[in-house]
Amino acid sequence: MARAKIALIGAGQIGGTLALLTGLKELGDIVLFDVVEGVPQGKSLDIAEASPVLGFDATYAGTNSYEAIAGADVIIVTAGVPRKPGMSRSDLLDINLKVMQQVGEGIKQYAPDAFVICITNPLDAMVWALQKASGLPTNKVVGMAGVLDSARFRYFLADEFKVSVEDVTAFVLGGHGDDMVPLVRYSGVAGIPLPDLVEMGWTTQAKVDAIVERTRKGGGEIVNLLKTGSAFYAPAASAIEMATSYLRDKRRLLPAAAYLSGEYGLSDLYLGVPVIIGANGVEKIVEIALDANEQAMLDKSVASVKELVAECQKIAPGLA
Ligand code: A3D
Repeated sequence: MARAKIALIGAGQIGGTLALLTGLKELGDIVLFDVVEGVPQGKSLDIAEASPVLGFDATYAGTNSYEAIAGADVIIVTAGVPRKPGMSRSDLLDINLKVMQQVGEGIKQYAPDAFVICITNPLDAMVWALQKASGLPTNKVVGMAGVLDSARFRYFLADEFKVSVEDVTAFVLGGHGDDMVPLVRYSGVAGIPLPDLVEMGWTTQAKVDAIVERTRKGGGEIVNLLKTGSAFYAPAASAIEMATSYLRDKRRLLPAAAYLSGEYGLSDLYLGVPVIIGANGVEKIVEIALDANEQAMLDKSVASVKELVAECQKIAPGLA
């Protein structure tokens, strides 16, 4: 059976890590695209040369031409710029919106049957713009943020409880930003919810609150440490988990930015919600019950996502 074809649009920090992980996990053959000449070609060759040592088979092609993504099964988009010091959120949106329009056109022309995972920030607005620009069905275009946000939450919890990260589950809802909604009631260790763990005396409410706050600001914590860019290992690993669920029809239930048409009382909006990802892309959006406090936090997060989408509609009215 032919190998799957994975196209990575953007060959920066996340794109390069995705290229390595895709090979290591033998998900398929890789096309690495970037507008900068030489970078996708150089990173592709470097990783291909590592494959005999690491022991995996995959072909790598670095390119500056959209033609090379033709027939891709999965496309992961990291093209654009990360936020730099002094850059406002709206400067970032302006630049990356134009990038999403170009990328969307390329996908529409050469790979309309692909499953597309967007990582470019501001995530919930960029995945919305990418779906509009590509014209792909909404179940085939998703945003990666929730897997990363919940991975951070899980890591911090595992560290607090001194248990394996494998035994910690955690859920995060809403937009990707400081007002995301880590769901304490739906998170825990080996099936024991966090509120019960507090009652059992394993931790305190204050510690759980601090972990929630650290999760919300997880992206900023890495930016402050790196100073020259944002997180890339964990974001890449998270997108690979989503791509694997699609390619292997695993039907993982993962938090992802998905297109809502009525779910959670919202429509024509991408928002982080629990979804099942299988061979047909987003196969189901799971609507979980929220208490009043969780709903209020979600409403706040929705308001910021709506503001960003409205800004996109103002700049590019053709997309709406
Ligand atoms: P970086 O290393 O700068 O890579 C971006 C790449 O995009 C560069 O190689 C650019 O040359 C390339 N590029 C720019 N314009 C275009 C274009 N028009 N077409 C194709 N390629 C282009 O950034 P990165 O890899 O660290 O981050 C990529 C994006 O992911 C940024 O927008 C980040 O803010 C975002 N990000 C999102 C998360 C989420 O959880 C959602 C986490 C971390 C980073």
